[in-house]
Amino acid sequence: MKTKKAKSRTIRGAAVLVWPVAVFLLLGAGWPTQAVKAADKNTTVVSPAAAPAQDADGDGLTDVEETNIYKTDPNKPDTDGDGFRDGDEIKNGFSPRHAGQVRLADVDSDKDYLNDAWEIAAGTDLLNPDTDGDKYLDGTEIAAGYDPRNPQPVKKQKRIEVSLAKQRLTYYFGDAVFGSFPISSGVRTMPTPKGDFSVLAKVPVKTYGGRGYNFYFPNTKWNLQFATAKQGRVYIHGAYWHNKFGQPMSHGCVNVAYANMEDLYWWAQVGTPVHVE
Ligand SMILES: [Ca+2]
Ligand SMILES: [Ca+2]
Ligand SMILES: [Ca+2]
Ligand SMILES: [Ca+2]
Repeated sequence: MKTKKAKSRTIRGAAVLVWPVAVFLLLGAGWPTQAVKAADKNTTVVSPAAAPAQDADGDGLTDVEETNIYKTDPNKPDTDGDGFRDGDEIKNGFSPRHAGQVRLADVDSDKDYLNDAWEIAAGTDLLNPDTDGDKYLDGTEIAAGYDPRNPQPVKKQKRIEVSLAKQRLTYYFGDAVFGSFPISSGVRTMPTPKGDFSVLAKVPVKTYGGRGYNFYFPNTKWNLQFATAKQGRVYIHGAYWHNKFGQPMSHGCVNVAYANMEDLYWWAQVGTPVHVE
């Protein structure tokens, strides 16, 4: 009697053990199916292949772009409610997530030292300060020249290109354009040197001209020396004394509007290649 009771208890104990295992196995078998279903559902909603240009709210941005890139509401044409459609704000360089005329380049939504305009250009996550999860902030990685989308310490090339014919400067991080704007290079008698150079020095504030020159521009901000020519050191620098960007004006340097030069100055590193043609 005693033995039988003990035996039955053992069997019941086994059954108690077996049931959760069976349930676990049943559920376990169910999980992948559910996961696959969820993934399928997501794919249907966000895949560009499935819905190439679906723009539910008709604001000029596809649902995919709103969800994945701009972090705007795909069902609300004016996410920040400032009277301007999301698509128009993006087209004109304004943030669709901040009411008013707030430039993308002037906001850093996730506080990772990378502005929203550069996040979009670099393909990093606007709302995740560490896109690749390697413990380094997106902005810190780009400042040091590392790929913020690769957790391995892989560098991406920065480069500055100046077109004298177009009177334009464009700068890149890998293939991404981080800025492009009109400049003023040297006039015909004092041309900007052509060729392949690199940033030799970063000088925050500098005076141009003065004694012995017929011009004097003190306290000039944001100067990147990239060459040494007959007439002296040659810089890409801010210029506050004229607004004729797009035509040659300088004594050999590359003049840039203050509004454009500050970002370029802080982004550039000593050694960043400069190509002038
Ligand atoms: Ca839309
Ligand atoms: Ca808006
Ligand atoms: Ca940011
Ligand atoms: Ca990172």
